[in-house]
Amino acid sequence: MKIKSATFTVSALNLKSCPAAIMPEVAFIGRSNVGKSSLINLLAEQRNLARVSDLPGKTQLINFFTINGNWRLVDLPGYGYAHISQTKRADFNEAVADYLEGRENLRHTFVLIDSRLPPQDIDREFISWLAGRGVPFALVFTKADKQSATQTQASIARFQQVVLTGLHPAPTIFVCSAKTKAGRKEILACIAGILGRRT
Ligand SMILES: Nc1nc2c(ncn2[C@@H]2O[C@H](COP(=O)(O)OP(=O)(O)OP(=O)(O)O)[C@@H](O)[C@H]2O)c(=O)[nH]1
Ligand SMILES: [Mg+2]
Repeated sequence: MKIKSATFTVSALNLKSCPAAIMPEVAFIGRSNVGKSSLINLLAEQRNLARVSDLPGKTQLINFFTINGNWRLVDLPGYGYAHISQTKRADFNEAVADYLEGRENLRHTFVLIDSRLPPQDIDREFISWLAGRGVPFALVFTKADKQSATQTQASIARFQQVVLTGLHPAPTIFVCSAKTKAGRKEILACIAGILGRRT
């Protein structure tokens, strides 16, 4: 899919204040600092569309970016950041839960996982919560440039064993790097398929 335009639309504090559901949306979620905003910039081919930071917890609002005037990338606040208050539903932001459960035009969610880490409890809990609600999602293993391809594959294999066994259907898995641009084409092709657009 060609990205002809990518513009920031609005930030929302909660589901109620999200923009009118007039175009399909694809959302990005994962632990704080995993690389959600970086991946959005990579997909949009813009350096500073979504704000990237070394400090975890940078993205605290639901940020909407309109692509080609007819669909949206949605940057969700990260989970697992100690300064964000815990909710009863899980250790992640309530606005995120509302959005994922209640957004009628949400077509697909990409859950980002740091490819360098062993399976984290918070990722397991989040994925189990998501799967339990029937929200369609794929996994993206981020920061692949920081280690060898063999290490990344080993990390994915461990994640499949520990987190994904028993999940049906098994989610599609992508590997990406905001630095080398690996994974960009594959993720965009997946989005094109979901949106029913030409690649
Ligand atoms: N080397 C490398 N660094 C990355 C990659 N993706 C993100 N980073 C770095 O990781 C840090 C966090 O990236 P962000 O994109 O801000 O992460 P985020 O998930 O949006 O973080 P929050 O908004 O705080 O939840 C930044 O310093 C990025 O430059 C990658 O693929 N490779
Ligand atoms: Mg961010």
